[in-house]
Amino acid sequence: MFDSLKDKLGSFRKDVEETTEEKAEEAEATAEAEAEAEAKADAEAKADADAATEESVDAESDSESDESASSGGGFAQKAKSFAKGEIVIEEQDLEDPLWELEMALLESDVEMSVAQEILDNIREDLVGATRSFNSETADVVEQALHDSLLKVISVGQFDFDQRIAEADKPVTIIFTGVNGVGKTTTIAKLSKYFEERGLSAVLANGDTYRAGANEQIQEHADNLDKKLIAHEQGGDPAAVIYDAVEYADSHDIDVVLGDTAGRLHTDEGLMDQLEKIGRVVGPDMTLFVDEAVAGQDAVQRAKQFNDAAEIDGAILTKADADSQGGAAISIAHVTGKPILFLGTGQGYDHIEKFDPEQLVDRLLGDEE
Ligand SMILES: Nc1nc2c(ncn2[C@@H]2O[C@H](COP(=O)(O)OP(=O)(O)O)[C@@H](O)[C@H]2O)c(=O)[nH]1
Ligand SMILES: [Mg+2]
Repeated sequence: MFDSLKDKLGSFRKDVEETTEEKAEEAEATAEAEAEAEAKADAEAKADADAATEESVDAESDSESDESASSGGGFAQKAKSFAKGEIVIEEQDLEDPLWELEMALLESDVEMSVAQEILDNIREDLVGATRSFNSETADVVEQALHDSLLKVISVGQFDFDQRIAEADKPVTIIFTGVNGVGKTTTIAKLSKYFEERGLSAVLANGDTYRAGANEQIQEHADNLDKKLIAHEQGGDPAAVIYDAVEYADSHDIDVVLGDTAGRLHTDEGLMDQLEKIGRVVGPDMTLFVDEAVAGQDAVQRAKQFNDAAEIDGAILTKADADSQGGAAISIAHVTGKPILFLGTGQGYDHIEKFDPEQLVDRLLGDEE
């Protein structure tokens, strides 16, 4: 998952490390050269003084003055301050590595404004940061990268489990998104997720548009031993979900998972449908589903869906097949709504609660 992005972030750290390493070496060389020059100056001054005071100088006093110069205070003093010394990371040190990082983020399908924000955060953290000669630059850079990624990724995060636990039952969740991204599969996975947390769920097939939709979701319901509420193809999705809420009410079911047809966000009919579901059912949550592999497209769709019918959060499927990670990094910052789950495969257990800290650790290689 996100392997290519992970590699690229690794190169950035190496770039900055190398740049500051070079700078440290230069500073070291300068310090040494200065110390030497000073020692030499001391020696010469001493030799001059010796020569001045002892007019009748012999070979012995010459060698004496050499000795006193090499062990002299000037050099020792410099060496000491150098050992305690620090170098400061300046904006120009970061210019090349940051440019490379920007390219890497854009190549990984991170949205432009999000990439900018990440760079700004890193610049703010690193410019002026001091690094002692002896410490690892890697720690400073890693921290800056960690913090800047976490900041954009964790926008809007809330505790999903807690919100569901505290909500009046039944809780109704509607899933939106374009066709084929994994809405129906995600609903099936979540019904199992809830069961494992002691919550019962009923499925509602609001996708009355697509032929075969009922059969597909019925198969999941059968596999997972869940009740499905469905109407005939062409029926009113709001009516299906309404029936499911009624069913949940009378059967003491905790969660209603409402599927919808995956038509385009630009489709007025779809937006009318969502608006009607909102009016008739008043869902507790609307979750936008898209596939991580769609990258920037997923980010743009999330934004457009959210603008058209406000979402509470997003679910990114097919993260198992995504090496770029751009959508995972960008969606929350662009929409202001958090990613709540990652789909990580076709099996019912292939769903992970989205954890920004864990994603950052993953990207920075602290975890596989
Ligand atoms: N690899 C992978 N495939 C997934 C994931 N989620 C869904 N799929 C597959 O994506 C395809 C479309 O899923 P479906 O739920 O029918 O999408 P929908 O049209 O949005 O309802 C199916 O073949 C799913 O098995 C996932 O997290 N990883
Ligand atoms: Mg579907």
